[in-house]
Amino acid sequence: MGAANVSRMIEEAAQKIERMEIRGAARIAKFAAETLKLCAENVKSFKEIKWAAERLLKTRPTAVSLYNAINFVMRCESLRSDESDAEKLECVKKRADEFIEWVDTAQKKIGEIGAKRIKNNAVIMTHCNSSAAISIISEAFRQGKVAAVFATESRPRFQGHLTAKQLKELGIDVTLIVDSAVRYFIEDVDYVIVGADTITVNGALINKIGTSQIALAAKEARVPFIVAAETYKFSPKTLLGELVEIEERSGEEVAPRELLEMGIKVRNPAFDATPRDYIDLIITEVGAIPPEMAYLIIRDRLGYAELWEDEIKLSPHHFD
Ligand code: RI2
Repeated sequence: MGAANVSRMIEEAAQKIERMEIRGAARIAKFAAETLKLCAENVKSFKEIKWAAERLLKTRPTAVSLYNAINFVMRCESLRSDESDAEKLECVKKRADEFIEWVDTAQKKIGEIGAKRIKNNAVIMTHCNSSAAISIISEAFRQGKVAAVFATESRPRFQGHLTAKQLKELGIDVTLIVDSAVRYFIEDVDYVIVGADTITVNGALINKIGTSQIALAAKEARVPFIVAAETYKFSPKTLLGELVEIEERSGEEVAPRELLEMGIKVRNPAFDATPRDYIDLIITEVGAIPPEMAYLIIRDRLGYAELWEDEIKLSPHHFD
């Protein structure tokens, strides 16, 4: 691949994430690692990988999985600054493979751990389209424990349709509901299981818009609210004091042109924050933990305590 083709490939990859052709916190992270690997296979200078990392980081701001994937893959340079470009590129390829392996194995483990928490004949509600949440539901179903699932449609992008299809294809009894029907059905539900885009150092969950309303309804009805999250969804940036940026998408996603042309304002945040008090359990690949343990996951799994300086060097501010 020539230099022009590499830069076109990176730009196309970035736009796929921006247009949400590639979406879901885990898939975005894996795709970024795959893109950096492909880039490393086709360039001679490490500078070009940095450019690719910068571009990918700018695509979607909320899911920290993207940031963690890029930091994980790019950490080679800061560890050994005396390395040659060829050595660094080799390291990028190796670390990209390691990250991809992390993604692939974590979801299976989350399914195994999470399914143990599900009792027989369970009715589960889920929101949006989370591969980690579906891993738990499908494993619990495989073990004969799932009676039915309510899937919210998840406006404005209707990712709930994907969830409903995926569950139906597995043979699960699935009912699609509008987002505003959550409280109407919550009394019929034994567990809410959702995914995560980011988990902050204080245990709050950032996930698809509407998640926090479901958590409120679940708390009121005393329905356990379970989060499925790989450890790369925990945010080291929040340990450094940063707030999570909530992506706000175009009004065209939610309102017809006629209303927009009348000058009606539209707000379209893609995510919201659920405080830790509403979360019963977070199922990670290293165990089922209370949200209060988020700090330990960041410190022990993401290794940022030891790599503090490298983390700062490789932060998005450095790229800017
Ligand atoms: P997995 C999605 O975001 C949803 O908010 C979902 O809950 C979360 O990512 C996690 O998905 P979007 O990319 O990583 O659809 O569990 O905006 O697949």
